[in-house]
Amino acid sequence: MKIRTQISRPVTLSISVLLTMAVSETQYSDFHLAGDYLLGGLFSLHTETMSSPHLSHSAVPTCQAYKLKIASYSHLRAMRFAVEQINNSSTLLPGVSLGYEMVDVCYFTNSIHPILYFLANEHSVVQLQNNYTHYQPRVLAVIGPDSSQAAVIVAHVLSLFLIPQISYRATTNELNDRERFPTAFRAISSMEQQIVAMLLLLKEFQWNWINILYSDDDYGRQNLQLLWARATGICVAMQDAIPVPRSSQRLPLELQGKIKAIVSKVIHSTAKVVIVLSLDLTLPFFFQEAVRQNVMDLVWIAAEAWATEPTLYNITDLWRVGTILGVAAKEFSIPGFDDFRVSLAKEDNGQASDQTTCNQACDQCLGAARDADQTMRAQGERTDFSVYSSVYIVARALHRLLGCNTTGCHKRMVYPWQLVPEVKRVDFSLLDKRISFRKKGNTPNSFEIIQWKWDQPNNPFQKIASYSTKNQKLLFTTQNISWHTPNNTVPISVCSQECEYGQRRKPIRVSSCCFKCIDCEAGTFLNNNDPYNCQPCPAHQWSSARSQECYPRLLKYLEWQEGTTVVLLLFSVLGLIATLVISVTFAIHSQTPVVKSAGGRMCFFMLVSLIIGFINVPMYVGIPTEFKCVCRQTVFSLCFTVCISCITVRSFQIISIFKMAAWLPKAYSYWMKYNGQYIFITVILALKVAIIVTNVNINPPAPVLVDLKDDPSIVVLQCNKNYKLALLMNGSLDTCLSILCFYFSYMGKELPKNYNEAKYITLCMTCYSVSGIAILLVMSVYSAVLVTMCDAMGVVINLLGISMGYFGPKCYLIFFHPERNTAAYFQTAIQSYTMRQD
Ligand SMILES: *[C@@H]1O[C@H](CO)[C@@H](O)[C@H](O)[C@H]1NC(C)=O
Ligand SMILES: *[C@@H]1O[C@H](CO)[C@@H](O)[C@H](O)[C@H]1NC(C)=O
Ligand SMILES: *[C@@H]1O[C@H](CO)[C@@H](O)[C@H](O)[C@H]1NC(C)=O
Ligand SMILES: *[C@@H]1O[C@H](CO)[C@@H](O)[C@H](O)[C@H]1NC(C)=O
Ligand SMILES: *[C@@H]1O[C@H](CO)[C@@H](O)[C@H](O)[C@H]1NC(C)=O
Ligand SMILES: *[C@@H]1O[C@H](CO)[C@@H](O)[C@H](O)[C@H]1NC(C)=O
Ligand SMILES: CC(=O)N[C@H]1CO[C@H](CO)[C@@H](O)[C@@H]1O
Repeated sequence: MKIRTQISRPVTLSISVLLTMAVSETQYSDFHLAGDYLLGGLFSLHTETMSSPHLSHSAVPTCQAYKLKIASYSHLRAMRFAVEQINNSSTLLPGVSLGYEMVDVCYFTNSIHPILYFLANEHSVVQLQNNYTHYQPRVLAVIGPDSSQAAVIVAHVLSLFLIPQISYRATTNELNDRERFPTAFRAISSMEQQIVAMLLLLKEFQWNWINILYSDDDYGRQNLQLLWARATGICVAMQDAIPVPRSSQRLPLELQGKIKAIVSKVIHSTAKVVIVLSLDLTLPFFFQEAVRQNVMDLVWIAAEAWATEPTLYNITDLWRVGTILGVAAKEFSIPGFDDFRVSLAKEDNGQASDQTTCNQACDQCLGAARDADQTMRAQGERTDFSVYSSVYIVARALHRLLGCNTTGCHKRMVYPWQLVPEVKRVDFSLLDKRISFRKKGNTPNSFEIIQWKWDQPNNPFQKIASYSTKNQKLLFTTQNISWHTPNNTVPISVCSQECEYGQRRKPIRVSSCCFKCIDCEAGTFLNNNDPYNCQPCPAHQWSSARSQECYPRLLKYLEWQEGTTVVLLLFSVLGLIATLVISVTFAIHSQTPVVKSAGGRMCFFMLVSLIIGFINVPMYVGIPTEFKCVCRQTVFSLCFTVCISCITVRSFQIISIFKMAAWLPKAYSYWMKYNGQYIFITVILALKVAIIVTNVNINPPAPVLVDLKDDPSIVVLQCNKNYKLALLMNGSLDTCLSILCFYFSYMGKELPKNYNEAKYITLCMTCYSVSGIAILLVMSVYSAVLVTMCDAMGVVINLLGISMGYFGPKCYLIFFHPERNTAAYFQTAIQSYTMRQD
């Protein structure tokens, strides 16, 4: 048998929560106002970091013993002002009166009891039910509390009862969690926006090397995480937690030591900017210690939680710590509120409620507020506006829920959960400020950047920039920021100074902000996209050291208009003309003994190759092409070989006429019979052609760009990289022939004077060897245009040497001593020679 337990009716157990306190009747009704609909307000009129529970009895903390917080009294007054204004208004909720219950939560030491008070009905009873759909708590909505930590605690409870909660100062992102806190709203932008504003501030002044201090509690740790998640391009020099003391009055010895250590770390840090993510109550000890240890000339960036805290501003000599900037709630001016804040409350329907409750008392509040009136007026309304707008948000929601028109509303019983969708939907304008929760991020109050001013105690927190949550930008409203630095220059806080032009960064530590600057080497440049590496220049471009760009190299070759070229060409033209004249002369006098002794028909071989050689000289000038290169490497070499082989053969022949004919008559007749000289020349030429062809195949003559070692801005256009080798190969045969030629001419040095050519051939050979050695020397030292020039010069000198040295004297004889150009003269010379021999 099954037993079914069915709960058909709500379990109407009830417990009564007695929240009694021995509180004297409040003099003013700052805490209570009767009305058709009540709003709960949570403020921190008194502050203490932690409450000390009694172990013997449980009681609500007595907040009055704690330190007074004037700013929160101002917030409370703002709520009262808003409610009264709405009541006075005939349009928003006509015929409906709003009331309030406000409780001092004393920071977050007293968050639970006020909630129970709000949840209880008018008999101070919180009913235990399993369905709260028709449950009517004391308040319709709750405004506050101020700190993030308390707001989250309160949100946990209120969300269960679906009571709308509108926080005016809690910036924590936790409240954004719609699943956990479906009824939590916020009249101030989230911490994330605050962090973005801070980072924009850092970016604006190019501070990327910072210290972070955070309070050692949920607030500090959560916001530290947010900062880390967002911080790009920022490096942290030092990060430390400021301990949260148990009491705001006394600091235990061990915490004193910790705070001292943190302050000294800040002093010794190389970063000049300190971000302080902390609630205000944690900081007085810290800043007192900072002043005591003479911390100077830093930039402090305050989180909203302490950015406009007068208690901190009041710390003696705090101005010495440097410049304090802060992210604060945007300032609005609420007309009439300044007077209202310190005005004596009107006696309201029998003063306080009949319930004596927790912490609804503040004897000194009004007096203290009047003392600080001047400062509070100067500060303008920041968080006050958030409170003020929070009340209006609820009123607007109620306006819609009650279906109000200009004359009246459908006044009826309203449950808190009915208000939630209307709160979500609000969209109205208050003091020219659009207020709506619809668009994420477009929350009612945004931030601005303020600066603490020490020279104007009446206006201590001056706005320097406004922050737009919509496009996440800082808009500076003044360039008139007063820095602590001499000459009022913007303080610098970077790990490493920016590198100079053409220097790359070499990271020193893991962080991207610390680096050494190293010059880019020649031939490399610094690309803007990559500050860490120097890129090599593209081919045929160059750069000097420390450059950010490459330049095209200057192309060098032997140019037409250069002086040396002109001289060179002049000489080759003259040489050419001379050679032509010689050719003509020789042709005319071809039958004379001088021409015959010079080699006869062989002379024309030589002259033709000399002419070709001279014509080839311009090939060395101008931009080298493949054709020019081939010509340079082959033509002269071939011409020279022709000439030198002819001269060698001719020397040989003369010797053989005089000597071989006598000693080896048979060999001589063979030589004569088979035209030995032509065979010899042909063989030599064939050999030479073979060498040249091999050479061209091994070292293909093609224009190449050769870098200059000592001047990277120039690139030389040359024919052959391996020119030296080519030259040596080409010259080998010529060198052998020259030596042979020398030998023959010296063998014949005692021959008749008109056959003795030793000195002319010596001249030619000297030209040849000197120019060859000079070229090789120049090439081993330089590799510039000089090599081409030397090469061309060598060619011209060699051609001229043969042309003038060999043929010149013969022409001289032909023209000026025709008497020696006769067969008879030669005959006598030979005769006298043979006589001497005998
Ligand atoms: C509301 O009206 C009363 C009397 O009409 C006035 O004394 C009070 O200052 C008004 N309150 C606000 C906030 O305007
Ligand atoms: C709670 O009560 C409401 C109204 O009486 C009803 O609509 C809802 O279903 C109930 N919820 C539960 C879980 O019983
Ligand atoms: C600031 O300090 C002065 C003197 O030390 C004191 O009289 C005043 O009440 C302080 N103000 C605040 C807001 O703490
Ligand atoms: C305003 O509402 C009341 C009742 O709620 C109604 O009698 C009146 O006609 C409405 N006025 C207008 C202008 O709609
Ligand atoms: C700049 O600051 C100086 C001194 O604080 C003040 O006299 C001057 O009026 C300011 N100028 C502007 C444009 O705010
Ligand atoms: C401040 O400015 C003056 C004049 O422009 C200059 O001579 C002096 O060196 C500056 N001082 C510093 C610390 O920059
Ligand atoms: C304190 C206050 O101004 N209360 C007013 C609220 O609105 C109702 C009706 O509009 C008035 O009767 C109250 O005096």
